[in-house]
Amino acid sequence: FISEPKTAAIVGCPFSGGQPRVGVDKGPIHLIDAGLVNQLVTLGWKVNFDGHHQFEDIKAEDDPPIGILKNPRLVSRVSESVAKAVTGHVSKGHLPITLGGDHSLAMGTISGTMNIHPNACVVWVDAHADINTAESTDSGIASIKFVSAQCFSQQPGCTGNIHGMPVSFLLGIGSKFSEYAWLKPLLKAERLVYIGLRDVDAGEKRILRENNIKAFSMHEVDKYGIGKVVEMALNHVNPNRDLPIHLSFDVDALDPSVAPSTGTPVRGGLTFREGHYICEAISETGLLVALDMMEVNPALADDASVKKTVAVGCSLVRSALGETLL
Ligand code: 6HN
Ligand code: MN
Ligand code: MN
Ligand code: MN
Repeated sequence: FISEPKTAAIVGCPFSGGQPRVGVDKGPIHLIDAGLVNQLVTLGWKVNFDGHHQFEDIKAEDDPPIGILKNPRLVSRVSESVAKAVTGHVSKGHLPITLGGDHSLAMGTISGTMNIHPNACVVWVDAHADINTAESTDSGIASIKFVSAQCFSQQPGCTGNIHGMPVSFLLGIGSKFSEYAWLKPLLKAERLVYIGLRDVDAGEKRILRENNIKAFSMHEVDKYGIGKVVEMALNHVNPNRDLPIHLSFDVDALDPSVAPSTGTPVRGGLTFREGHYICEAISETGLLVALDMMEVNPALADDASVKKTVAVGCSLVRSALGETLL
């Protein structure tokens, strides 16, 4: 699906409107400053990067919540413009690498991929399922005391932060909002698989069950090992290994000891090698058509932690683009 000479297009997205913590908008700047472009050139890619994606700004006072959704218009318009950029790159046979920024951007990136490859499958690597709806959000808050006994996150239940919701928008489940009319439900539940989950809200667990969505949590990673998990995940979404793959990687899938600088860290995550193995195995399929590297927040934690998180973000991208150990 990628034309020769193989070309990557970096879509740097300094955007934080899908969540409340400042700093995640600086993620792409740090990843680029760490030398990502040259690292990919060294791997044999032609790399297009002509500055970070520019967004229109919508002032907070012009963007009051809609129901529980926070910054709903801003998130919608930014994702829509990212979708256009990604569609443009994919249509030329280039591999878009979207650097977040928060994970609400995946509404844009995955729509952008699926506009060109409607049969693409999505591998979503994350501590979280990011599949809340306006409804599950309410139930999450109503059952906060019940949930908090099992939930490791600082904020049990969904919060209306849209980075916890992009997957439900892509699937077309939950209430519809006219502000998101551009977002067509192109993704089918059977073309989606998760790896790394360990902080899934009660309402999200119900959505995963009701829609028969395949998910490999950290429990399955422990039980089967990462090699088997990736094989089973691909067997589910891509049984004949002939469909394009969109890999959406939230850096918080990694254990906080490996990737500390992120907004919603959850203990018990993927090791450094498990994270890289996923990227290497997907690269080996030759089917990768789009990649997201999300939720690097250089404003969180000390300098050494920031360096470590940015470095691991770059090395995951390199692995997904074909860097091998030998
Ligand atoms: N992420 N489930 C929580 C929520 O607010 O809905 C956390 C979401 C985290 C989102 O890490 O991309
Ligand atoms: Mn996450
Ligand atoms: Mn949670
Ligand atoms: Mn996420």
